[in-house]
This record gives sequence, structure tokens and C-alpha cells, in this order.
Amino acid sequence: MTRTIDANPYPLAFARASTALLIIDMQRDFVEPGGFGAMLGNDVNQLRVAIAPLQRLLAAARAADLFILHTREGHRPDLSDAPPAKLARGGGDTGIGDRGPMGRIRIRGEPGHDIIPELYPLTGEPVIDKPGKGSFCQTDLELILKNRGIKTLIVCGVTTEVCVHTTVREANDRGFECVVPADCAASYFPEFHEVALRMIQAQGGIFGWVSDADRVIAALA
Ligand code: C5J
Repeated sequence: MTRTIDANPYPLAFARASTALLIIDMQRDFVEPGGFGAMLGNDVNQLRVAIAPLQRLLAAARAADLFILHTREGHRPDLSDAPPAKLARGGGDTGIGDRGPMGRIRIRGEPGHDIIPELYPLTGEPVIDKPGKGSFCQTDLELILKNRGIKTLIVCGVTTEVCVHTTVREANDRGFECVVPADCAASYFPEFHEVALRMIQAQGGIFGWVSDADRVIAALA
């Protein structure tokens, strides 16, 4: 059955069976006070505003039997999958692989790399470990989505202008239709969040749609 999500720049037609909820990088090191993001001087409350709307959307998606996937940005403990350019980026004293407030920074298996308890994946919800900003780069995400017949992605998480944006662009180029519920994504920089969302929906939806949790939940019901 075809449904529509009330979205900008125009309603997005979708079918529940071919739609997935993709939650990007809701990891402790980005989102929690006392994590690496906070250590860098970021105000994590700018990200935490997305948790409550995302919890409601996640519950609605689970109730609607939607396919749900989560991503985590991070690397192998030996850093063999971390490009030297990424390791060098930032120029600070503490970076990827170093000891941070929640274990080794961006390393799989460390406490800070884990997904926040409020949005923890259930058994059966794939978790995609990605070494980059985009969720399709060097992962099996595309294969998993194609095998499930997924055509539409509801993309949420952090940060709007980095990993959410990169993922939406990658997905769009691969033929997926993406909608971002604005209140289910967030940035340390509110102005980047706003502009990133405007970019997605500009020019007739140049690479996607923008909606919000309430409108997506209404469409799933
Ligand atoms: C994400 C980042 N998840 N900003 N990563 O957006 O480095």
C-alpha cells in the first residue's frame, strides 16, 4: 500500500515494506556529557534535543514493523581501517585511537563508541560499523538494503551536516529516496543544522525531503 509523508518540498510517497529507518551515529562519545564531543568543547545539549523525538519515531517504526538500522562511526583497534588523513585531522593533542574520557576514541568496542541506551538497537536491527562519515562507504549497507527491497530511507541522527548529510547524498546517488525528520537530527551548530536541511530540500528536493517526527509517525500509523 502506498502512503505519503507530509514533507518539504512536497509529499513523499512510500510503502512501509520498502522503507527503512536509518539512525546515524547516536553514540555516547558524540551525545553524552563527559564524552569526546564534550571534551572538545561542544555543547552536547545541541545534539540531545533529538533524543526524545527519535525515541518516539523509533517506537512508531518498531510498532509499524519497519526495517530499522543503526550506524556507528569508528575503527578497528589497530586503526588499520583509519585513513592517515583522518587520523591527522584536527591537529589536537587527543584524537582517534587515543585514550579519551570514555575509552579509546572512535574505537569499536569502547564505551564511547557504543550507542546511547535511550536508542539502543534491538536484536535483529542491523548495526553498521562505518569508518567514514557516509554510511555507504566501505560498509555492507547498500547490499543489506537492496536485499530487503528497500527504496525509501528515513534518515536521522547526528550530525546533520556531516554524517547525516553525507549518507543522504550517498543514498540519493544510489537511487534511494531519503527523508530527514528535522527534529530527529541535530548538530553542535544549530545554524549548520538549519542550512543542511535547507540544502536537502532546495531545488525541488535536490537530494531528498525534510519532514518531522510527528508527520512521519502519522504516515506510519
Ligand atoms: C558524525 C562527525 N557522526 N561529525 N561525525 O557526524 O564527525
